[in-house]
Amino acid sequence: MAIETIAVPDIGGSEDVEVIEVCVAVGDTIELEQSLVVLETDKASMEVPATLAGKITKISVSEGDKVSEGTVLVEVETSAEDAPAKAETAPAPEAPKKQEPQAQAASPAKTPASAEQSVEVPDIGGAEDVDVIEVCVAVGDDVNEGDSLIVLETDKASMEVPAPQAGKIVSLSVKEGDKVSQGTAICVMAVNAPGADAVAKPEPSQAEPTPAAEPAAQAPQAAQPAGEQNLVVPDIGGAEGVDVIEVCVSAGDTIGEGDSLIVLETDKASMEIPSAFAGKIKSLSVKEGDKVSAGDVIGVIEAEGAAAPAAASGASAAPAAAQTAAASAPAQQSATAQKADAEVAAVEGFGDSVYAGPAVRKLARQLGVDMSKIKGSGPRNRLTKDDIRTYVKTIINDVQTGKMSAGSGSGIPQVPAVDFAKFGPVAMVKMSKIKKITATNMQRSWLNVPHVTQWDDADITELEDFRKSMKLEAEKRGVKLTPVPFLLKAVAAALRAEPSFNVSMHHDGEHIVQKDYVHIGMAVDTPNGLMVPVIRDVDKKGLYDLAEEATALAKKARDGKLMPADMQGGCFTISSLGAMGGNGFTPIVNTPEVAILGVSRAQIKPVWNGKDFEPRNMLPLSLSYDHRAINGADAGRFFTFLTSFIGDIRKLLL
Ligand code: CAO
Repeated sequence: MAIETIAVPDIGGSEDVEVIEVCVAVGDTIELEQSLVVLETDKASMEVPATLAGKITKISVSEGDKVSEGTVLVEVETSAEDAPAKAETAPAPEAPKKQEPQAQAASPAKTPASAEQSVEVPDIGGAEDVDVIEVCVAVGDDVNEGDSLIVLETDKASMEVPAPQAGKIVSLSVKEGDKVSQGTAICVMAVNAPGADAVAKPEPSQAEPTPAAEPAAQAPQAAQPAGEQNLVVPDIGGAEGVDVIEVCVSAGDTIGEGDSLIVLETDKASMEIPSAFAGKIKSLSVKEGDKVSAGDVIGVIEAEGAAAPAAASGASAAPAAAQTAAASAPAQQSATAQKADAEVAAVEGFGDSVYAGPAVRKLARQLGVDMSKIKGSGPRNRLTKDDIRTYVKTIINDVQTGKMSAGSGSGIPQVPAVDFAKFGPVAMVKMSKIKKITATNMQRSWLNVPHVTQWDDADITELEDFRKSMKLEAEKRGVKLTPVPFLLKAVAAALRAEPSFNVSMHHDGEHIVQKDYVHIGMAVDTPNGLMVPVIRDVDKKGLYDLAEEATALAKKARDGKLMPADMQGGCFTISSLGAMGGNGFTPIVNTPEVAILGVSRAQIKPVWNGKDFEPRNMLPLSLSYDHRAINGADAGRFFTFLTSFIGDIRKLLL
């Protein structure tokens, strides 16, 4: 038994690399090469494997910590058999090594002291008009060799252009948002090193950065003739018999240079193999589940024209990264660096919770997506870019259709699905379109609006006496005089008296829209579901007109003949369940209106008149309102006005 530590191995000189995942816990028994932590630089992610087996007794880092080579990660209690394994195995992760100076710098022999050197965009694999998404330096900055000058981004990848040597930035020729191609001037640097031509372009194989993520695009400059070309597995870091976990193209597909052909996966990482040619896939020689090694033919493409013969060229199986590395020293380190730096469209999979690679993680980060919420559709539930896009599209769609509120309501746990048939006979009844819309609207209102509901009874003794006395006359006019037209009139008067109820919240969150019209919606129960036609200018109409219009609109609603315009523009809604019964309910505000009146069944109640209890016809009312727009005091005033208005037939008739 011994306690040993495992530290961060050589990670190519990278410093302060972020720990994005701790894959083990204290007490875990780990095996050799088991992943301990995942580190992520801005260029790549890497797992740090265990260099010895045993039981974790202490974890010295947490997610978010920054580590460098030598930082102790864990303490492990090893058994006698485990201990010797350490020295022999110690597998180093394929870390994103910083490029060795020799791999990037212009030859020092050619640069005179304090000379000015113009730095241009190097070969970026033929890509034109590539977006500058970041300028990492400013005039006057001292930069070291290899420091990033600018970051370029295509739709496939982003790549940093590093300084070919140390010096001071004298002037900058690009800014964020510019589009650049090979040869575009980036800046002028005053370089310190003795040696070479003052304005010499970096030597392609030495000084040029090897822009990440488009390995195929970094091929030698010799143009490739159009015609049939073999698509070949490039150098994949010496790995042999690597699983093909996804074939991204089919015979007959027309693809662009750099499009992914297949995805390979080892137990540590997966990588996309991009095409070095644009053209039409003639045939494919691999399928999911096959095992491939460098040099294996993936398929044949009818190439469109000149293209960089990197990954896909039979004559040049190694990706440009490897080629560039081969041209520089030390070759092995550079190859590793290129591989990681290039993101080689790497799709590393790690951790149990989220299985996705850097490209997918980057997309998720850009879109602010929490990947743990998505189920991957790739092999072994690997998250793909499409999964991220589908997830985002679904959310946008839900927000746009009102199923989910953009500002609130998201994150509410779903009601779990239940198989009701387990408990007894059931039938599936399709919801009508109106029912579905109502459900969405109700949920939207319920989730968005802080509701307050107040109750009161209006004394309608006189109103009912009057209404009954007018019933015959109304019928002669072909009108049914129910309590609803009286309520419409009373609410219209209350909206005029208390304009704070005749508003809507403006969507900018900064304003309230005050309305100078009084259109009132009336909830109608129809066979298809609840509909709310709107009666316009209620404050300007008489009782008979309102009764007539209410009856006509209710009929139109039940006949399914309402037009969208009939249901728009309401300031307030009345929902009357008086004919059905009940003595109170909490109506849901019909947004963007800010208040709704629920009407329940009137009944004779004993009311104290100061001397005696008197039988009065009392109408239970419930007023719900949006507390963002309406204060309780406003609501109190509105409600008092309304009930006294309803109770005073003279006012109603004026
Ligand atoms: N108390 C006692 N009786 C009432 C009453 C009340 N509050 N309201 C109506 N009545 C009586 C009417 O006077 C009528 O009786 P008479 O024929 O003897 O006069 C009877 O009930 C039937 O009225 P009605 O339903 O034909 O007409 P209405 O004007 O009361 O209502 C309408 C019209 C369209 C509002 C109603 O039919 C309706 O669809 N209500 C449903 C509203 C709804 O579903 N809201 C959703 C609630 S959840 O948010």
